[in-house]
Amino acid sequence: MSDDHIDELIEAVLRQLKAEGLVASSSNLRSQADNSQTAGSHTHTNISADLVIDSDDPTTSMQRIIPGLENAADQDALVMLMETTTARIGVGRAGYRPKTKTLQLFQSDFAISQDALYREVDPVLLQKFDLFQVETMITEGKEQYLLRPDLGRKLSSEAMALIKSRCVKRANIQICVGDGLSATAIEVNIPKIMPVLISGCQSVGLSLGTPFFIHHCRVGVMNDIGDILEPDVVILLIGERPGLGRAESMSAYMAFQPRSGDTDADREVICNIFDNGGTNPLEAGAYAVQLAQTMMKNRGSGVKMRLSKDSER
Ligand code: B12
Repeated sequence: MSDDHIDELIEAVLRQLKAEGLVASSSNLRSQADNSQTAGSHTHTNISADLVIDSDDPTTSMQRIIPGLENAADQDALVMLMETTTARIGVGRAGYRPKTKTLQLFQSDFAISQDALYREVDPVLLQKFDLFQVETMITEGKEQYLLRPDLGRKLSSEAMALIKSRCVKRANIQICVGDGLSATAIEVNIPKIMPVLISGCQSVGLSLGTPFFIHHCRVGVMNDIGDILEPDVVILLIGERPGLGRAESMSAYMAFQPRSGDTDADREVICNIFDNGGTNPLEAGAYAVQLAQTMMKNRGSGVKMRLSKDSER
């Protein structure tokens, strides 16, 4: 159907609605918007000369805590509860259905998650932390990355050669950064966690390998890194699968002397690393150094470390 045809249909429906008094005229809508008590920006979309659709941006922090529930027993308490969680509580409903605002917020948050997944990590950040980039066996972009996790767990042959030529071997700690499922998570957390990890390792006398960035990265790639560089511990900082509207969560997956064939049972994860509500990246960095020391002491990670009698965790 052509755009002109769609516009004609919209005009016809609007004429009918107006004739039946079901839509306010544009001037009424404008004054409603101007008088609105709610915070947040207003979007005015001109569909036709005399109709304005006015809708608040549902993603602002103020909009998120406006209850959709009418007649709550304690409205103030409900607002406070909504402030404490990203869970969609107090949203109310329209008959059996979600309210328009709930649906709009859902769609906007979904877009935030998709952006985090499909965007690339800012190269300026990689430069800032001296992270050279290598590729996994993904050659056809994000779609292939999503469909073929197995290829994201293997380094390309060029990557292996580059890592061999540029990195220090057999360090105590090898830090790697991978985009994983959220570029946002890497951009937000790397500037905070990297300095803590580096200074933390130095302060307890652990030697550091040459850090690098793995594009289209999955957790299992740690095995290839272990095979090539043979460090005691690999720390892989990787973007987690984004939640709805929550894209900044990063994990530190760690393993003692990872090798081909190792599984998640041989690994540890410090998850949900982000400010304001998650594991604070500064604390996560300090904890990762401590965990690396425990792994080295027990000469194992994951289930092996837990089974070890000396385990301090
Ligand atoms: C997706 C997911 C899974 C999927 C992984 C499948 C896949 N191919 O993606 C499934 C459903 C299999 C799974 C299983 C488990 N998971 Co899980 N999982 C997640 C989730 C939602 C996202 C992980 C992610 O984004 N990874 C990053 C991407 C890029 O990695 P990937 O290479 O694509 O996928 C690997 C990792 O996801 C890894 N993985 C997933 N879960 C876990 C848990 C542990 C302990 C380890 C070492 C690795 C690991 O397995 C994948 C294959 O290697 C997180 C939530 C979060 N906030 O991180 C929980 C999370 C990581 N999982 C968790 C747990 C506890 C488990 C289980 C132990 C649950 C159980 N009791 O069986 C199992 C064991 C995992 C294993 N592989 O052996 C916890 C870890 C808590 C902790 N700090 O120890 C988390 C944080 C959820 C939570 N809040 O409780 N998980």
